[in-house]
Amino acid sequence: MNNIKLTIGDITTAEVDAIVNAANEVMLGGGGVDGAIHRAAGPELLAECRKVPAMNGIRCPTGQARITGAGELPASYVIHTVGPVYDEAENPAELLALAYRNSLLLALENQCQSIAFPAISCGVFGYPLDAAAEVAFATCSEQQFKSLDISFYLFGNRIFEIWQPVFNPAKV
Ligand code: AR6
Repeated sequence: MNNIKLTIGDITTAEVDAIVNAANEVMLGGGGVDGAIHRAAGPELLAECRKVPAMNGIRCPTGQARITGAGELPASYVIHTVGPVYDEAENPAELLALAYRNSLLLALENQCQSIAFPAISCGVFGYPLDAAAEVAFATCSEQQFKSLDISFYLFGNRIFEIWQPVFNPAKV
């Protein structure tokens, strides 16, 4: 799939129209990639997140996505999505696919041509790395997203080695 690329690196450096944040439902920052994105973007990102309407403190239910500006990041937008907590969700694959699909749809609605993802749910939320790669690849490969330039910023060699054969089976 030549519109989908895997890179090892820090997503906060991505020069794309939108970067995706693996957030939580409250959407006011956290650890992992969420913390890195907020630190790199500066306080403007948190101020934008606060403006997103909340219901009972929840700004983004699991599987959904929300868009904000990107503060000091090179990207124009941050798309915040929430993946499933692997051990708690009844249908983790469905929820993970929704998190990817809703992020990609929001990118299209906002005229983005390029989008960068981290490996959603693959840190604190405990999704098995090989199973997560299958869901990420299948969802990003849908016909409706062919016009988008999609990159994954994977944090470290280990996850890259697990994801690479799923995304580029011909190169194995
Ligand atoms: N660039 C790219 N990937 C990164 C970076 C980075 N700078 N930093 C970490 N990763 P996680 P989750 C990788 O835990 O599992 C937060 O507290 C990391 O190695 O960030 O969806 C939120 O607020 C892993 O492969 O996200 C939520 O509460 C991947 O990003 C919760 O964690 C995702 O790991 C979300 O958990």
